[in-house]
Amino acid sequence: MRMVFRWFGTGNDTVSLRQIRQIPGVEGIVWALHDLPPGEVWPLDRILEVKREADEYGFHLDVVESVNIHDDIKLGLPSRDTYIEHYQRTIENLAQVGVKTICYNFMPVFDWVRTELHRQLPDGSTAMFYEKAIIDRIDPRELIGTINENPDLTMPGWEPERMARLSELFDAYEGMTKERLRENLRYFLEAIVPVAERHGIRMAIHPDDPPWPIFGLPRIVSTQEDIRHILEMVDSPANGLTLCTGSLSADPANDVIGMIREFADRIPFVHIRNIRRFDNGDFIETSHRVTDGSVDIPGVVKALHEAGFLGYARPDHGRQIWDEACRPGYGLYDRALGIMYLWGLWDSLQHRA
Ligand SMILES: [Mn+2]
Repeated sequence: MRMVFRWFGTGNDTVSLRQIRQIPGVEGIVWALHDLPPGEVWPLDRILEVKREADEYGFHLDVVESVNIHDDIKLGLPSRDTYIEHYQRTIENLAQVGVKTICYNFMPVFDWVRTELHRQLPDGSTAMFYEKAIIDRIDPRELIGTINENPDLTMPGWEPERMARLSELFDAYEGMTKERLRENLRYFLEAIVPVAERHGIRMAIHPDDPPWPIFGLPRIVSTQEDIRHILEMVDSPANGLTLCTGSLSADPANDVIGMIREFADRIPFVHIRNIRRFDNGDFIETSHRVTDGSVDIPGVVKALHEAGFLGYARPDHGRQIWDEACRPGYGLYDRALGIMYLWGLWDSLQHRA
């Protein structure tokens, strides 16, 4: 297991590379050019700038999250070919700094959805919360202000420019079906995977968050069957999965350990976090500890260990603790605690082995 840590870039993150370096065992940053809109080619000089910053602290740039996919590709519009070409050129540019894995998602309109960013947990810390009854009834436009509470820190997938076009986007997806969305993903993968293969890069699709349809939009990466379908549609190691334990486990029917066993050789990257599920469909993000949430994190780590997992792992979201002023879900303290929990589990298995 190779530990990495998501970093949003200079001026866009409250956590510094100097601080990340002091977390035991972190070898690379999970990065992106967050200011570029989806569909643009990532310029090599901008990529090299990040490389210089990472080099200073000895971090690699093996994992990119995310190279976002233009909506025209998800919609299957004729203009998608231009954006696919741009994506191919971005892959070529990323290969020049040794990128090995590109995490991306194929969710229509929203990358992820929560109803509160600072819901209090019993210990006084706060975490991101999803209240199903609210999502079932509200207009998604009402969420934009909640998610983009801090204009200084862009929330990936919720960029103000994109959200300004929300009504237009919803109109464009009108009538979109699961089958058509799948076909549009297939079209994208058939064009991208050969380029990724040539450059030793593995694409790793992130599951839907949450893993069920919202606001009438279809979802295609929510279940074990969905994932199997995607991995089979382009059968190459370069067509892989980002296994996100928190996203998938929001649906109690999902067996993440079973997914690790089935898809092990197609998982280049894992997001490991815990959530607590409630019977009414709500969920809240918690500490990594097994007793704090509904996800069997020790079981996840054990399954990865048994599978001989050599890929990248990052703690996913954390709680906001110790009065840290940070991006929701992406503070230093709780993610560092999460890493130590993961290392504790991993090292105990290694030593036993
Ligand atoms: Mn995730």
